[in-house]
Amino acid sequence: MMACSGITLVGGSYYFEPAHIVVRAGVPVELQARRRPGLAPHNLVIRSAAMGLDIAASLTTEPTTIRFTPEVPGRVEFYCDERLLLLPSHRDRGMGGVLEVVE
Ligand SMILES: [Cu+2]
Repeated sequence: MMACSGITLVGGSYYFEPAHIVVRAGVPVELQARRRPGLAPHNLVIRSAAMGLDIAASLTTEPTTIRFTPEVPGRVEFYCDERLLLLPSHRDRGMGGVLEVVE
């Protein structure tokens, strides 16, 4: 049995660092997610019915711990869906990345 994967994810205007995360199917993931200081609110959405993932969390400058165990290999886009009034969403401005679950 492998230990859990610890990953730090930081959101800024308008990006995630890292923008590509690779984890293993069946191995618990502990994601420490936070945002850079600033006025813009950010969140994290990882949603894939096919992969059994439904994660949505507001980000603060303090790390939020998000735990999940991906069971289904594949790729899912993660993103921030914040938007201000009629402006493009943060996702549309490039605030996204790819979570890849490998065997
Ligand atoms: Cu955002």
